[in-house]
Amino acid sequence: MGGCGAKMKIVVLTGAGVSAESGLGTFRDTNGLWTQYDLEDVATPQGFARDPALVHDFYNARRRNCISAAPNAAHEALVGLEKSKQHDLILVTQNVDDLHERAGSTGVIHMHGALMGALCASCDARWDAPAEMAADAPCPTCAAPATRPDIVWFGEIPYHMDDIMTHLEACDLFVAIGTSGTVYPAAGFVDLAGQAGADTLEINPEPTGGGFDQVIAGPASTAVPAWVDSLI
Ligand code: BJW
Repeated sequence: MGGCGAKMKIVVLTGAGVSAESGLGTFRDTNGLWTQYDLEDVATPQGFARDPALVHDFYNARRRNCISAAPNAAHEALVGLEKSKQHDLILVTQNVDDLHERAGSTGVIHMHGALMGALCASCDARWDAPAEMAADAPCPTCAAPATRPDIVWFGEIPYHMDDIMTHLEACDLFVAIGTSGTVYPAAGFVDLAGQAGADTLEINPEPTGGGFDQVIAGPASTAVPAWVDSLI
């Protein structure tokens, strides 16, 4: 995994922990979002059907937080890794914030959707999210009053799975940064990459014990830049 070898294909998977030091809450840590909200209410299609206004309030507030947050040194280090072109980097994120893009990463694969996107629950049209989204806002394509956040909720199929699987099968190194490894299918990526022959690395201040070959125990803002420095 050192800096002097051949060009590697690296798949990085990020979770809420990479944005924690930008002030965006994680889900399952102390004071995480799931200690304040019931995930069944705000992150399932059934919860949205029961109370769309509550779900929109939840995501409108998170969108406001995201807009006022800034990328941290971990997001920036991943841009440095991409720009160095010394390795092929595929960046997959479970996060719905846009901090990777605002740091300068390109081609980020958002498997759980995007806070800045709106989706029509009637015709599947997508458009840029307004600052405040409401369920009865008409879809710009079909006019149905069926606006929802473009977010993958529990029980829905994550986006770009075919592409992600292809990248996992072909990578030399899989790195999980700031994710608890509790939500599938992302939680299974380490095993899939390992079975395909990749080395696996976890970066997390509280390592998950998820079967990685190597672990760097530390916060993303210092551990990710140090890891990137070791590669380029
Ligand atoms: C730091 C740090 C710092 C702190 N630096 N690190 C039973 C068994 C197996 C599976 C299932 C099951 N029952 C149901 C399922 C499936 C279900 C699932 O996995 N449920 C589990 C709860 C068991 N999954 C689904 O339903 C998914 N769909 C699916 O499986 O479809 C079937 C299918 C798949 C593939 C192909 C075909 C079909 C959909 C999952 C949707 C997840 N959605 C959410 C919410 C929406 C997005 C949003 O609102 O933001 O996505 S849930 C939430 O969890 C969010 C996150 O993306 C996701 C992962 O959380 P993450 O990022 O790991 O955050 P935390 O808080 O858990 O962890 C933070 C970590 O950061 C910690 O480890 C800290 O230590 C660390 N950290 N500070 C670095 N400074």
